Amino acid sequence: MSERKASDVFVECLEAEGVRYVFGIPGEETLDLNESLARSSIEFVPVRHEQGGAYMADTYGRLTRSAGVCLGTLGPGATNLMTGVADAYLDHSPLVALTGQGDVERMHKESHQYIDILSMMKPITKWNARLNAPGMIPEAVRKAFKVAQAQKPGPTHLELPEDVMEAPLDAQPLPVRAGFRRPEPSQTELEEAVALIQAADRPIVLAGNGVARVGAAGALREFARATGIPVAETFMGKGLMDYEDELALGTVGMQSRDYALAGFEEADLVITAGYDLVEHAPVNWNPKGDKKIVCIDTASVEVDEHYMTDIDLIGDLEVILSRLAQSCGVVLEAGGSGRLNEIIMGHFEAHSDDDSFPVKPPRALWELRRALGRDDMLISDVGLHKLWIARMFPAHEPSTVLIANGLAGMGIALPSAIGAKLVHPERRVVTVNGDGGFLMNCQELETASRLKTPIVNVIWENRQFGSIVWKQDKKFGRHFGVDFTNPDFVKLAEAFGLPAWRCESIGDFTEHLAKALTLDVPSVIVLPIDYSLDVAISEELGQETVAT
Ligand SMILES: Cc1ncc(C[n+]2csc(CCOP(=O)(O)OP(=O)(O)O)c2C)c(N)n1
Repeated sequence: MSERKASDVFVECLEAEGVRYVFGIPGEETLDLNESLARSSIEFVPVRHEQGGAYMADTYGRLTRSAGVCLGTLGPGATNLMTGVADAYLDHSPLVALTGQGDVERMHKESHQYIDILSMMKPITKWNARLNAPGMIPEAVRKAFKVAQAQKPGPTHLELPEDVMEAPLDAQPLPVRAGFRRPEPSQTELEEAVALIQAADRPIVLAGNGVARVGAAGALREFARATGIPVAETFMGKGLMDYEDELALGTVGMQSRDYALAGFEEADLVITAGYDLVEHAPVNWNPKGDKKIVCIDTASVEVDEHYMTDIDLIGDLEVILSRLAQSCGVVLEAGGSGRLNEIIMGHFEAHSDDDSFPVKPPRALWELRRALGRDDMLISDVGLHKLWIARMFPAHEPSTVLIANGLAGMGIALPSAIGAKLVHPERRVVTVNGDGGFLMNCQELETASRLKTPIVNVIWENRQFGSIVWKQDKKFGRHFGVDFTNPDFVKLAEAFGLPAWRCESIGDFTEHLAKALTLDVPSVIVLPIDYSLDVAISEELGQETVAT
């Protein structure tokens, strides 16, 4: 029998964890690992920048709830991975990052491409370690996946020295126990929460990404229906309630008037479900710190003077929401206001026949909503377009509108869409990008083309960093350092061998979008956009007080 080496065992451990893809770029220090991967059931997906690989793994993990895996070599490969790893950290996606490293015996001195990646990854991971000896591989891999996938999920990192990975090793993967514990709060805690909810005058729910993360939207809807308490969603919670549900208050998280118009001002009790503070600080919806708060989450550690919870129900969200639905019964005085929805949906519909060109964001979103089915996916990049999508694009189902709202890094949409399409090949996937962000990771068009992931990439072109223009104009009455020129995006896409169109009217957009959605190759649509309509829609929403 031929001798097995550490990298073989390492890859067997990945297989035992159910890994299907490793996204990344190999290096001279990952030779053995890549050779072992080549002989395994795992598909190594070469990407064109490690950041793209990390974002693919990030979204793959977010949607499958099993850690996505990305790989970079030592030094520059590892530093390139970091933005995507940091995104998984703040957005709570399970991810395992692998980086190569030189031999253990050269790490104490100045040596080629060696930097202390272990220290650099530490603050953006839940746990990380160097494989100092081959024998620790089964434990280290099991731990990396277990920690990444535990609530709240996030990234872990393993550093793989070259000499360790090529050493002989005869070991087996540790068993991966199927099924998760479903911890519940105590009966007393549940009863206290029920009493608080029943005693409230105007209770309201704020639901966040945590509910989507564990697939508990059904239980949230059941809770809302059973109690009659309406639900507002964060950006990352979009679609937890079907926007057509009468108990859906809309998406909040852009400015404090959002919350006021959804009924938070009058609410005496806020039930937070899977709410991550990273999305929008509690000061926006609890400025006086006087609301009672019932926190329903999988873990609760954060302290904020505007988020002093009265009771924490920690455990399995589905179980907790179902128990509360059964125990609370219909609440006599539910809070919430439909005003936010009325204003936002009013604008959305009012622009449905706005043929002006360049196109206004509501009309562009109208056409996208019409073209996409309930379960198709819209993936936003980061910029002013994200704020429009978050606030106005109507979602039917959770995880159908993906928004990065923790780290919020430009350039996430295209690689993220590749990850999403690998998880949901049957769904149509569209990205919306600013012309700033699209160029940050456009090299992944080649990856998408090679993988045959037919993503439709819409670029809202205005030749400016739109959201910074908006903020500068508001603060200084002028903008600066935000204008640029663009390449011809159609020719750029064509250079990748992909179809692309520039729209000269809204009719063009409708036509090209419909066509692009039928193709089996990725495509690009350039849509000149007119951002003169203020995303804050200030007149109706009242004077903007906080805009982050
Ligand atoms: C990687 C990264 N760099 C900078 C920022 C800060 N930032 C947020 S939005 C934005 C402008 C986005 O411009 P564009 O992609 O053209 O989209 P638009 O706002 O015009 O829709 C910038 C610079 C960021 N979020 N991420």
